[in-house]
Amino acid sequence: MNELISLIIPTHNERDNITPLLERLECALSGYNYEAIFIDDNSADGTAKMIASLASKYPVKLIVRKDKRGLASAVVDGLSHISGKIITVMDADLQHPPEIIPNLLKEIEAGANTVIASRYVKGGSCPGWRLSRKLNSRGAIFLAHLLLPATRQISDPMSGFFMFKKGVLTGANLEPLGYKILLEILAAGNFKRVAEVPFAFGSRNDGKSKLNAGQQIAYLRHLFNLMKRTGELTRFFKFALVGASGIGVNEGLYWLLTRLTSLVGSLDIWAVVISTETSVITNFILNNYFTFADRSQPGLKSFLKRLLRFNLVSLVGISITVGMFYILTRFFGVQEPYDLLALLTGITMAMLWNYLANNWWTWKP
Ligand SMILES: Nc1nc2c(ncn2[C@@H]2O[C@H](COP(=O)(O)OP(=O)(O)O)[C@@H](O)[C@H]2O)c(=O)[nH]1
Ligand SMILES: [Mg+2]
Repeated sequence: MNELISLIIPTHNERDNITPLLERLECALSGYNYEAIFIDDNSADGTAKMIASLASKYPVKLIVRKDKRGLASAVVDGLSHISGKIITVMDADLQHPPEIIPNLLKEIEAGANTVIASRYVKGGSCPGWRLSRKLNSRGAIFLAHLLLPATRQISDPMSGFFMFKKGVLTGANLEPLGYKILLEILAAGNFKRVAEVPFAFGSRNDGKSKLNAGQQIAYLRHLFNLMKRTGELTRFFKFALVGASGIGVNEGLYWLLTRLTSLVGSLDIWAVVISTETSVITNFILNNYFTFADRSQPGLKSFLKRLLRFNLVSLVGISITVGMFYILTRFFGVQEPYDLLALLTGITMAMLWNYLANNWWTWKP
């Protein structure tokens, strides 16, 4: 392949990593046509000077930003300096081994338009990570899968090492928030086929990681922002609206059955059962054709399968409401008039459960 490959490499205080990085790139990409675009956020350790001094030896472009604006924004800025149609984003600290770039390219040649170097597909790893860092990373990925279902098929949507074709960003409005630029590209870009290639996340020999607690809060804000922009937040409100309509159906039918017919008589518990199940069914139909219309599947079989799943999820939801009410009133001594609040707590938790479980399972993307 002789397409130009544009590497975007953000740097902040990575002076001693630059020479080995460029040497390894040169070796790994011999026979390929590439440019290494460094976006340096005014490093104090002379990173930019080091890069500039190597520009006669390697195909290097250097952009220095005087005001540090963060990792994601460095990548977005880098995009306006590329000359190639194949873009690779990677770290400068050698934790992303340049030697696997040809493997990423193979996937592009095979038809993928986004390829992720992944720590979490078979063959990938994070050697030397403490349990807390592993849990942290897995937790962040789980949240992304849960709240942004479009990322569910991807085992490592947080990787900072990935390749994509320029077309993926056509029309995409990237907001350079936080640290996780891949997540942004996956949510806003128009990728069609994503491939993942395993790699072992290297250990850092020089310099320090810039990942801190502030970044983790920023990550949650970024997720929320992406939920807004991808319509997942609207989906949540639609689900809540349907839930509210279900309360109307439930109460209304109960009223009709107990007041206007002689069918149930004193067996009002049956009126509750019938009206509750009816509201579960109307909720299901509304969610199927409104909240989750974009995930519709034709055929009676899938309709019934989803209806069954929705019923099971609702059953657990009811148990959560009752269980929470029981715990708060019996074990924590919550009394009138706060029993109403105890009930509301249960309802809110059940509603969150219902939303997440149905989004994850019943209307699996
Ligand atoms: N331009 C720029 N680069 C950054 C910034 N923060 C981190 N980097 C670079 O982004 C890459 C990944 O950062 P690192 O701190 O190693 O993150 P970690 O691997 O997740 O611990 C490295 O090449 C850093 O030099 C920043 O604010 N601006
Ligand atoms: Mg690093």
